[in-house]
Amino acid sequence: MNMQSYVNEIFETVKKRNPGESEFHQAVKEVLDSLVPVLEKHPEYVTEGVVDRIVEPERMIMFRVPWVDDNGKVQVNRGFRVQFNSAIGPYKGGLRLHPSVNGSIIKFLGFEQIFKNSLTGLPIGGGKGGSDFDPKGKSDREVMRFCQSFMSELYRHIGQFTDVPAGDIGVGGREIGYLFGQYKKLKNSYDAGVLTGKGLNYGGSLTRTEATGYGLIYFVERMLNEKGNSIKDKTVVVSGSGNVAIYAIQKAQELGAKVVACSDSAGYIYDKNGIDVEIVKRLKEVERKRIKEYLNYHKDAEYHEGSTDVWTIKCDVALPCATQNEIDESSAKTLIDNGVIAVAEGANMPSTLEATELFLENNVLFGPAKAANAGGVAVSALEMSQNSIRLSWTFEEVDEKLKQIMINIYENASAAAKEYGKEDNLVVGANIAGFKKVADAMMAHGVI
Ligand code: NDP
Ligand code: 2IT
Repeated sequence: MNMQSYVNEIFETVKKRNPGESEFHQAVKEVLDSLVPVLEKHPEYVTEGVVDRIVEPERMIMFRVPWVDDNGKVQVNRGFRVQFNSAIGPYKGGLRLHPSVNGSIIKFLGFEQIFKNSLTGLPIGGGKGGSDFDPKGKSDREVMRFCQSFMSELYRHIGQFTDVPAGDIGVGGREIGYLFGQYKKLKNSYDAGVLTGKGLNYGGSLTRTEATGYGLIYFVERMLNEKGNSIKDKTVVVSGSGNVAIYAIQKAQELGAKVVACSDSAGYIYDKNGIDVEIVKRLKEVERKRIKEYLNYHKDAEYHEGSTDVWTIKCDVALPCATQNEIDESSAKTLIDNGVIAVAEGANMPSTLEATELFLENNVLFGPAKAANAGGVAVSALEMSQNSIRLSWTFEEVDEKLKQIMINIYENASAAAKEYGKEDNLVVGANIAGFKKVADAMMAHGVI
């Protein structure tokens, strides 16, 4: 059987079953194309329909989320949870609160989560959820009432051994607190391991807040080291200014890089003296303000409208840490023309398929999201471990485990790429390494 036509047929079925869901199609296409050489070597995956099964979620839940705003007006949002694959552990993945959230976005994120979680080496399946609720401009009370309503439905579908949500865009410590409070009340049970990203005083893990950003930089450093290079003294551009961006900036600076820019959805700041990350933290984590306000603290920094123009800044290392498809072909071309040597994805699917192809063709070191941003979910799994043993590890212990996990992910993705004749192509390597573990577990479980 020709395996390329076999995966093409599966892709056609995915498109037919999920019409118009372009983000989901994009994520599936990338993985399917990577799997061709694996299927050639392992026809048993074809016989057992592993790929046909892996592209179909085990379960997808969609629900009404009604809540009352501060003016007494009834608001209705739509909630989602996709429980994509539980072959190697309970479904695990974040919750995203953003007006753009729809079935396609939740499915693409849940699908990628299967392979990312597998790459961490920890026993977690793939899931994702969220809502089209927009937290911007909402009061704490409104966010609380929304979270309570959201959990009033979600609670019956999750559990520490079933499905363990966490944060993503628009969901941080505040939201996890409200969600956990409501879960605990409804279940009358203190199941700390049902959510991760919890506060440190009620079962959270040290280093979880920093994990995705720090992990991204550990991955970049390992990728550069392979070529006898390092992030020290490199000029770095980061997009976004949320959880992932902030701790990527902090760790990159700690390792001696010069980070000159970051952004939000409205525009970007350029600070030739290096981004003052404490100001970004204050603006974003405490005051919930726009990145433009950075100029109030650093008069000689520049602000430019238009978030994706951040990629016009000349840099050695580019770290997209905001959202999907934020680097298109034209931005990729600009980065390449400006001499970028490494791109690593802190966000999920920030590069379009065409942009990714351009980076690979031009020998830019490319760390795909499933590998490069897996540090967040890895430390989430370590939070679950600590909840199970009812002990807390120190910051240094968790950070050391995180570092080792990121190095292992690099080694495994790199080895898989080499084994299948695609040396240095970490996109293919991460997809294959992530897939094989899940596929073998699915084989062991029978057709289910
Ligand atoms: P946050 O909500 O903390 O921050 C998101 C940042 O991205 C903000 O600066 C936001 O700007 C910007 N952004 C969001 N949506 C858009 C958009 N449509 N266009 C332009 N900019 C946008 O989220 P995180 O930092 O947690 O998440 C960032 C990315 O990292 C996401 O892709 C997420 O899936 C991924 N990720 C997160 C992990 C985690 O542990 N949190 C783990 C692994 C990946 P604004 O404030 O203006 O909206
Ligand atoms: O995309 C991701 O990996 C996350 N948002 C983190 C998921 C988690 O369960 O910690």
